[in-house]
Amino acid sequence: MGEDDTIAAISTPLGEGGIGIVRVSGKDALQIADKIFVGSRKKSLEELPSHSLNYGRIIDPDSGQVIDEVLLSIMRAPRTYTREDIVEINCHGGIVPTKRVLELVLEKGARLAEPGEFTKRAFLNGRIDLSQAEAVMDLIRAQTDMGLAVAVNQLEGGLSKRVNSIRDILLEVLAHIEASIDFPEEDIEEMSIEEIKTRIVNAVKEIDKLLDTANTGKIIKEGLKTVIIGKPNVGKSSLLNALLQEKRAIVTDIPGTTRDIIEEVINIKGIPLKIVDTAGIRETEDIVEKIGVERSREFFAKADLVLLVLDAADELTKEDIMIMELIGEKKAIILINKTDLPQKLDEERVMNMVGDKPVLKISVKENLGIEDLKDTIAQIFFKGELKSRDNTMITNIRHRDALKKAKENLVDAIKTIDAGMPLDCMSIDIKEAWNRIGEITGETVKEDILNEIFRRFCIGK
Ligand SMILES: Nc1nc2c(ncn2[C@@H]2O[C@H](COP(=O)(O)OP(=O)(O)OP(=O)(O)O)[C@@H](O)[C@H]2O)c(=O)[nH]1
Ligand SMILES: [Mg+2]
Repeated sequence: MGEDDTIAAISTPLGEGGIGIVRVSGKDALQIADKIFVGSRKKSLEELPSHSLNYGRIIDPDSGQVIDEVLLSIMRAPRTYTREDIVEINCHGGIVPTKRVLELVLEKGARLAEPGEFTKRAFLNGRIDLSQAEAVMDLIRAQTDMGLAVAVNQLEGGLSKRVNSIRDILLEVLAHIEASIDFPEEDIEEMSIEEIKTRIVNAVKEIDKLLDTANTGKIIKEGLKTVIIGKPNVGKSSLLNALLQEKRAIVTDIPGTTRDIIEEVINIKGIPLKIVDTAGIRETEDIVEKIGVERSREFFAKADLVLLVLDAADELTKEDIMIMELIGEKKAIILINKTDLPQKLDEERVMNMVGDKPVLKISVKENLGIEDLKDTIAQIFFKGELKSRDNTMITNIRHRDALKKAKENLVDAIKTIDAGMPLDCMSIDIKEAWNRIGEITGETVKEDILNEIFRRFCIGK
């Protein structure tokens, strides 16, 4: 895998900032840095202590040109992010100085790191397992405090622990089965078939507990796709602005104001909402508006949650009815807006049409009912489960699929037991489940999957 070479990358975002960091990892890190760093103490880097921060300059040894004034940290293996020698050069933040320093480092023998390669090395060198490595990226991309808490838990091994305990159950069962097959004449402490079954059933229960968190986990990580929909002029854009607390979308009293999709992320009670304001749905001959209406329908189709806005000061129109019928089984909250105005809307009829979906009366103008709306969103999605202090959640489709497949194997094994078949018939299934679960922590994962995972990381991480 070429883990022998020394890699380097700019680890801070490209642009102007207080500092920009060039990170170098590998056995030649210090030697390479030594060629371009001139410290105030006249020592070579090799002589400086580990985990020290050193002031000096980066100088191009060929031209003698001073590139930047820097702080350089030395971290010797194994107590480092990658478990290799690491040098981090803190430059003055800016595109040119950091790039020049990186170029010099590459010139002097390092190779440009691939995305996620530092973290990949941390995994390959055994400092963290694969689920922890994946958590690093989740942590960086967390959109809410809750997303952060779940990622930190996973980084600290919360998920690994649960997964490993399931694997331990299976391993013990396997050991007994194999021993009794290989050495039937020896007196191996018997595990009765009932005992074996109980253990497998327990493993399935543990898997189910984890799988139960997958929906919530996905929302926490990816955000809840929410669409604001309704006929023109009911106050959709006003609602978006109220939730964002800024004048993001144009609001006018002309129906058909919003023509393009406006997408924003808002944090509502810890839930990241990927919220979309759409063009009001109606029959129209205007080409631009027509495209807008088409796009509204597309976003509607993909949404996890629909906020349907009605106008309290208007009679129900055929557009309103058509949109209400569109909702069908989707999760939706019906918002009767403009309740500050005299009511013309037939509320009873709305209630009858939408069945058990929540109906809230709001006035965006008077800022009434917005808090209720937030509470309702939180209730619909989390039904209190987020109040639990256990932050171990399945936020990753790869993990979810591995658990599902493992469960199928175990269910097959239980069937085999129930059918009274010999022990060795089910050891294949149990072994397979054990392997599947091992994919989560990377014990049994294939190299192409590894590459696929780390390819999604940012450069320099
Ligand atoms: N009285 C009153 N007026 C409101 C309220 N909410 C929005 N409006 C007004 O209704 C008009 C339309 O608001 P928008 O937010 O642009 O409506 P929209 O649904 O986005 O309209 P389109 O983009 O055309 O589909 C504006 O004049 C708003 O000021 C409310 O709660 N009460
Ligand atoms: Mg609008």
